[in-house]
Amino acid sequence: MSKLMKVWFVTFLALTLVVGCSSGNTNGNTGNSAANNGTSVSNEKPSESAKNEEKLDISIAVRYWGGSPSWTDDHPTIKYLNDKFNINIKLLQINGPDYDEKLKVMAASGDLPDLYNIATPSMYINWQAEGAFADLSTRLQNYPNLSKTFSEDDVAVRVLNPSDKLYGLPEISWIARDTIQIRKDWLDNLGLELPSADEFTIDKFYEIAKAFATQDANQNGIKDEIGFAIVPAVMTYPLKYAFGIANGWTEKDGQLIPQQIQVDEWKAYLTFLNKAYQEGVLDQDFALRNSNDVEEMIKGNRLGLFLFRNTYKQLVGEIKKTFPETEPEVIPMAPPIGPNGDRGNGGYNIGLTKTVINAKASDAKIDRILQILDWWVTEEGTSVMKNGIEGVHYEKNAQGEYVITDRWEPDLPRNLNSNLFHRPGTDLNIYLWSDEQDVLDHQEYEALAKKYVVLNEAMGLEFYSDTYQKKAADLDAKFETALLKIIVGDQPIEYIEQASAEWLAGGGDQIIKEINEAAAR
Ligand SMILES: [Ca+2]
Repeated sequence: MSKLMKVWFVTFLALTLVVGCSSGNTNGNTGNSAANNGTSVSNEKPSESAKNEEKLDISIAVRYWGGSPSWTDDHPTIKYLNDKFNINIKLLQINGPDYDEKLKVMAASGDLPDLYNIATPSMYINWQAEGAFADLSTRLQNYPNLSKTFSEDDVAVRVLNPSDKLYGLPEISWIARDTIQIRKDWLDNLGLELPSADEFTIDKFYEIAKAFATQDANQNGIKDEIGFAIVPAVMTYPLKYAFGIANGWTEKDGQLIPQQIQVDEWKAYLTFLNKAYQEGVLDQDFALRNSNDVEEMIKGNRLGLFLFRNTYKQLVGEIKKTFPETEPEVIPMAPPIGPNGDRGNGGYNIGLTKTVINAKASDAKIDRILQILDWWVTEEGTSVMKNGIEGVHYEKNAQGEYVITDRWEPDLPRNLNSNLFHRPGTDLNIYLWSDEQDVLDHQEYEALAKKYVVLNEAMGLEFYSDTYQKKAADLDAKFETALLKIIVGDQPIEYIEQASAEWLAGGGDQIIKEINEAAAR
């Protein structure tokens, strides 16, 4: 634990936590079984099922969303796990919006569950400093499926952990999800070719957007199309990657630098956007729009070149429903290539939600939980935790196809896989009975989005910067306002120099210092 973290994160809340959490167990990690035989069992091979002789109570907390808890105590999956691992699961189902507060109350009374997750990074950092979580760094190697799945050098595994400890397993789903997508039928209407990935330059992007905006691409006889929109914020819209602008932070000459100091890159991008605005290619009301507005424009058959997520097929269905005379075809594209060959899809900050094991759990209990998770990440385990139990939640019909039973919906067998822990991947809603073509399309889409991912290279470090936490939102809002002024021509391109300088002087210099210190911790 670095000094920086101690200074910043030991809040009165964390102090409350210490009292509750580690009473009678100052180290937090000396389990009963280790104490009994006088040696650490942490590095022993995991018990085989025959060795799980002692029946263990395991408490698990999980969030539910929308109304009421999802599972009853006699849920078939709980029974299955109880039998398989000789355990007695006590499931605490907590209303999603109340989750953090409930956990804090449990922490204060020294009564945290054995297995739960934390989606609030500052809480994860605070609590690890107070010894709330079992350190998995020396244990994971004994669970071959887990250690293979969560490689110790994976950025999502490392994020928010000290370099020599592992206090939780990361939630990893989409690494990049949104891509620029195009209405192929609009291209056809205008006699334009669909560009290949190599041909899709930022100039080609502009040419298409301009044609869409000016040549009645939707063929309704009205000039109602929009070339492109940059929403919700110029600072995050992924066209910037064509101009080499960072996803928050990038590494340059061994230092992490923020996008706000990439003045030359911003000048090139803002010149492009200013021209697009002047020529009516960029949405004239872009600064007033939110994501919903843009989605409505897409569904309203007015926007044919846009940023969208993996559910583009549903989008096609909605456009078709409202405009039955159209034959919408949406193609997800590789991102446009900028003047220096840069291109990218914005990557998410991944691994910030962690599944943790209570440090107060005995070694035997930690072992049993890790056995469960080690099984969970396998094909078999994931199938049980997602599709449910064969013969209860689904079955094979006479044609050999998987079909759900009437218990699948009410039992919600995917509950824990969706809300507590799952192996890395975006297939949370893909089941044994999912349409084969849909599964292939999903995999193809994920691969495309991920291929061009630009990650924030300071991912997670912002939680270690006091100045970032206090000032970044305001500083960024001011910076964003400057970008808007430049795009609409209220200020010249050179105004970005002043905006950058003001960002630095207003606290940015200190943020850069603290982020780089956190990176070196
Ligand atoms: Ca039109």
